[in-house]
Amino acid sequence: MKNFQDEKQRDLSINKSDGTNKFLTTDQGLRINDDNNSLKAGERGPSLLEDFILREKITHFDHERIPERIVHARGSGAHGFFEVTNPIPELTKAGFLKEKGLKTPVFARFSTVAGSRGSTDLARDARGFAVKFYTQEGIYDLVANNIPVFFIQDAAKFPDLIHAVKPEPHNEIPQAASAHDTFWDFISLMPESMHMIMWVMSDRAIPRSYRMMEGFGVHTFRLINEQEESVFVKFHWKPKLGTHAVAWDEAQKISGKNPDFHREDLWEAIETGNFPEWELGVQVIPAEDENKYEFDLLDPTKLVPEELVPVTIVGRMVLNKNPDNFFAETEQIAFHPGHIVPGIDFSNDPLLQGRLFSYTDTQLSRLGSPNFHEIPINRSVAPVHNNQRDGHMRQEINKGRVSYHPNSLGGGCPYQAQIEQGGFSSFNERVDAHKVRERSESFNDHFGQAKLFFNSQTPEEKSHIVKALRFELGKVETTAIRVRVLGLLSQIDTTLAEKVALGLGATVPPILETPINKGVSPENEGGSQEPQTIESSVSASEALSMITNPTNSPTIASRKVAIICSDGVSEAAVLNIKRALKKEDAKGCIIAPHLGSIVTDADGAVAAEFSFLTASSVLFDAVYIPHGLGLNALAENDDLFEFLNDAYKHCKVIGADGEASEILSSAPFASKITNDDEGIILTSEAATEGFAQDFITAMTKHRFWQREPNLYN
Ligand code: HDE
Repeated sequence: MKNFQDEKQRDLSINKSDGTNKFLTTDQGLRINDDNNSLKAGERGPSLLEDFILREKITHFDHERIPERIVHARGSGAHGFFEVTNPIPELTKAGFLKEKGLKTPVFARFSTVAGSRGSTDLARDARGFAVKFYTQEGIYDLVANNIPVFFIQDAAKFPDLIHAVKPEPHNEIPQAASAHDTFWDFISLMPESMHMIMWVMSDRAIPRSYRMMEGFGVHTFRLINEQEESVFVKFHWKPKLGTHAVAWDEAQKISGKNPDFHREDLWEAIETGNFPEWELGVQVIPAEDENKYEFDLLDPTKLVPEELVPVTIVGRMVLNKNPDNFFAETEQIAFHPGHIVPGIDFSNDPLLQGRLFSYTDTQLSRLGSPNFHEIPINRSVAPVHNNQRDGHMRQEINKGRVSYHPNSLGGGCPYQAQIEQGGFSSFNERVDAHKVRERSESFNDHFGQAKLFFNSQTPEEKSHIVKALRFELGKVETTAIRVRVLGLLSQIDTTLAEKVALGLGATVPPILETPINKGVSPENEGGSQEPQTIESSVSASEALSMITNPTNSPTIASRKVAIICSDGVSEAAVLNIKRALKKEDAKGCIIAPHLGSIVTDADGAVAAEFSFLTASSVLFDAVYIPHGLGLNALAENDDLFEFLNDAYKHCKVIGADGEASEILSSAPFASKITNDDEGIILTSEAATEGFAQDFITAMTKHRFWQREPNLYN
């Protein structure tokens, strides 16, 4: 038996249990002799109420679930660190940003917003991007999204937005989808949502991977330096792997083939040492520039174009450890935009101000107690001393008789910290105003930046937005809602509205039927602020397009290539591509008509990791068919053509060598392949290293969207 020498040892034994080499016990530490049979009156008799072991086990099981997050319920997370690369002490006194090379432990959680905990990863949705920094000065949470703006300007509308997007209340349909009447009804009456709508209808809402998403703090925050001077700041995460998406048809198929696609991708990348990495950047706006722009810095439906204020990189985040236990860590982690450290402060953004209330409140109902900060994943590494006491599931055993301040009996402890001692103080902002329920006129432009976003997209990306809107509105049953949305779209771009209308068999209404903001019903449109469109001083911004985005890097690290094999496959060709992919930290996976050993032309064997039954093109980034003797059998396989069809349709790289290239000529899409399609890599010879290199170069371009018919033209 263990004899606990000190508190620390005891603490560890409580919190860490890997369950190996241990006796099975009850929660009270009693060793269990039989875990298979309940206590009964005779072998065939009734169970006895006395069976405290059974009751404890079943009671615990009955209470295993906690309420899922009301939004962002579906998510995945990982541990890692943040490292300062470019300290900014002149702007902030935050210790974790002050010193070059300083590393701070972090836990990041990525999520969808609308779906339930068990819903698919690939829903069309914004993604949460929340990072908890365990700093020496206390917890700092940057609770961000992968989209830099939000649907609404005021926290008061958040419950309405979420009620509208969640499954409809009468039948709880549809799950994890915005393509339904209540969402678009709300949107059609909220022109302020139009900028965010452009983002969620773009491919940003269907990322290839959590590791290939940007993150944005959305709101304007403040930085404060040692001299108590403040600047405004916007936070950005820039992914090392670039910002990439899948196709919408692909997203829907992935949802069926592998709803855990993003979760698995993050997990596997970390397990195989491909540690996801982002740079943290700041856009710094001097206090005197607060009113300089055509938009209001406090309006969360606006971004600050990088052309106006460039992003300065301050550090990097690397995620290098998967959680040990999903529930204990990813599920119980409690983020809060109000968890800040000295040197960071809030702005008066009315959405942010509402969030500052919401996140503590939600933890009380979700985690069940004001002691949620004591759950291991939420614990500060900075010591916690205060007079908060008791409550459900209190872990801390506070000693002594003093639980109040000021006190003399406890020597005055714990005592307040002066600012010089690291005590937090809010920015000394002067506020002198009337109490009003009003929205600032500077928030009235709802279309200027929606236009900026749309104009910054490439033709292919514009086409995807048209398609997404046709899909979403096509699922809306109420014609009047569709028409109202078309009216709003026409204020962003008339061609966009017309192209969407074409798909809906509808007509774009004349401009300006836009009831807004103040509880106006569709029938009674008067009496509200008139929306205006202020042209952005920046007409297009590269950073807003995923294709022209400067974060894109020509890496294929951690990408997966399907290598289609059958008995008689060329061993040299398989090894050639596998070797070349490995050099780039990418992976070739063998797919064959059956699992197990595939005999090669050299009488060797390669192991099939997937069969056509367990794999699908949508789970891979590219496809390669090596030459070989068994190709005739493959050429008759319908599954192969479905595989190739999807790869072609989703604009992926397809390669084949030797006789295998002839298989492509019998594919249904063969006649569509154009000579300038750089994503089709074929050679009639046996593949060489040069072929593998061409294949990899094509993969660095990610997708060949030009293959698709352009719906915007
Ligand atoms: Fe959240 N949000 N939110 N949100 N949010 C929550 O907190 C809320 C908003 C974001 O991985 C909830 O612990 C209100 C913007 C992320 O655990 C809840 C408003 C942004 C996550 C909540 C917003 C976010 C949440 C649900 C408008 C981007 C997941 C569970 C005033 C900057 C964090 C929870 C995680 C989670 C409220 C708007 C990001 C209910 C009231 C804007 C990434 O408190």
